[in-house]
Amino acid sequence: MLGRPLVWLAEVASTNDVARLIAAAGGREGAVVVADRQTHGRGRLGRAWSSPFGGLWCSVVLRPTTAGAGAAAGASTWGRLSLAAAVAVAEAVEAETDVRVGIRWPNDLVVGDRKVCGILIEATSSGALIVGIGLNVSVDVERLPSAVAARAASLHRLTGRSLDRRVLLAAVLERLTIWYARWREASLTVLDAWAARDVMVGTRVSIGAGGPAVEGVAAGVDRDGALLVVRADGTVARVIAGDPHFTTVG
Ligand code: BT5
Repeated sequence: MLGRPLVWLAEVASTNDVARLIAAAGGREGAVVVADRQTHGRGRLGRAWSSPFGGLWCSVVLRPTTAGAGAAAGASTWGRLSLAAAVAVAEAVEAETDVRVGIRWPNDLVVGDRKVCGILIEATSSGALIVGIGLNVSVDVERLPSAVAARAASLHRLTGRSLDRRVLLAAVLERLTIWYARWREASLTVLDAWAARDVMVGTRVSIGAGGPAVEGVAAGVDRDGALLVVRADGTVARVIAGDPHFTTVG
């Protein structure tokens, strides 16, 4: 079971940074860092993650070793881990609340078009993976930067209930333990569970991460967790999570 040892801190720059240091020092798989606040919470591609008091800001150290985890298949297979992590957190939220959670590729948890959770997975030079999870539990969304506030949600706002971050953390770790194991077995149930929550499929998308945007209609993900986009000319682009590059498959 992931979640030991667990360190809960008042304030850090980023829990992913502390988890990286723990991993570099030889910390074991399942180690978790939680903080009440982050001063430099980060998202993908250098984006900032607002992390005031009231959120569940946590990072889990993983040390995948099996071939099923994708060591032979290349970096894009890590994409499937990000899908598994999103499914895990979505199930945890649903276990503790009556909120129904969708997933926006690759791993944003959304209610309608508002983001309630973001996940950042980073690899370390020692071969560990850090799974950073940011869940707006009782964050005061109105006080987030205005561009963020308009597209964010908190569980408190959605449920009208006060939720205990420790209870949510326990649920997240329980579901992450299960989905991490499935991912290590290269189980395709990860893709099925993700697809069942996919809020993008069939909608028009424009995805650009520094390079030219890929535009078209989202058509789910492939076995590596890459997003498939059908362009107007009928060709299909394959967009890899967190990667500004994409390949055309036909
Ligand atoms: C993510 O990036 O969604 C990954 C966020 C991961 C945060 C966790 S918290 C614990 C761990 N430690 C860290 O330093 N990070 C991880 P991305 O898909 O790039 O989305 C970033 C975008 O989400 C920003 O550009 C904003 O538009 C939006 N955003 C920022 N803060 C938000 C918040 N609290 N709630 C909802 N949306 C937010």
